[in-house]
Amino acid sequence: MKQIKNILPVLCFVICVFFISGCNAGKNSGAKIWNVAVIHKDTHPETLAMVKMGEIFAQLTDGRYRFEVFPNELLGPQRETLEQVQYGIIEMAVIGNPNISSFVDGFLTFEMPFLFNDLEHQKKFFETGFTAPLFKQTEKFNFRIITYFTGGTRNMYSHKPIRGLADLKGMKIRTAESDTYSKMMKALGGAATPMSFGEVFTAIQSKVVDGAENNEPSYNNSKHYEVAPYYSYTKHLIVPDYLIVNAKVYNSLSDADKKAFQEAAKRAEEYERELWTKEETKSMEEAVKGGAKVIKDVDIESLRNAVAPLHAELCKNPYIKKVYDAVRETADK
Ligand code: GTR
Repeated sequence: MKQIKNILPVLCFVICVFFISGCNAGKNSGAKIWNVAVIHKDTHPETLAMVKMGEIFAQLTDGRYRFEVFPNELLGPQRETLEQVQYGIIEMAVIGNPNISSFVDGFLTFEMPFLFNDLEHQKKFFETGFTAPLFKQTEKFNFRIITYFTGGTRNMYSHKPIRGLADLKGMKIRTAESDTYSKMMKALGGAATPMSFGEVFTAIQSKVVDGAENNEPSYNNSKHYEVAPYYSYTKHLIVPDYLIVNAKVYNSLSDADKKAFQEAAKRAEEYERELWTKEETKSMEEAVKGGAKVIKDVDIESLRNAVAPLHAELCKNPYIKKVYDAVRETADK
């Protein structure tokens, strides 16, 4: 059994390499191909932004580079694609904050519930450039963060409405794999069941969990409304995703190509944000057609008060506190 466990990662690696080279076969017109993993479907703003970035980067480098974007968890869950980037099996991936915060503490700040007031606040904060030295800290782990993508506002969903703290009592809610989320769910009177995104539908269906929490596009695209029809606007988390690239691959670019790459990333970031709001609305309309019921009268204050001690606890770490203060300074008073 132990032996099988040991060869599994190697097997996954070999399958990935065959899969990627198979997909790229015959398409190479002399351009260097950079493979990009995105867990979302092909019409999701993050996937579209990466396709767009590929086009811009190709244009700016006279076609010397081409992106091959793999959506739908085709290359595996985020944690695995992050490892693939670290080992240089693929060049890039879009990765959620919880997978990054396990490397660098400062990122834990972004997992605090009710940290950002809204998406505008999130944008304003990232525009300050405060995160540049924070992003730099991942390079020693062989990957570089190029930019952030908004991951929208996350809300809870279940087989019953969640209108306030009392409704969460004893509920098992799937979260992404993060210690902070486990503490958050505990403070809210429930319990977090961490697992990867692709496992959520079956976990709700088989009643391993009572529900989950995510933004509207993820709720709709994964058809979670079929098994958890009450989508309650708890607005508890606004957490970024990041575009990461293998550090060696990035450093191998000439200065001019690095500039082109950064320019393409900047435009992709803006494009993703531009698509986001429309996608939120469209996703909820589709989910409602599929049977979702939207709950808007949520006592958000009861949730905010319950998790307040978590801010204080995390801020005992001076670096987290520094990031926290910088975020709060950019909030509209
Ligand atoms: C998505 C987000 C991912 C990941 C996922 C999840 O909305 O874009 O980065 O966090 O949710 O819940 O696992």
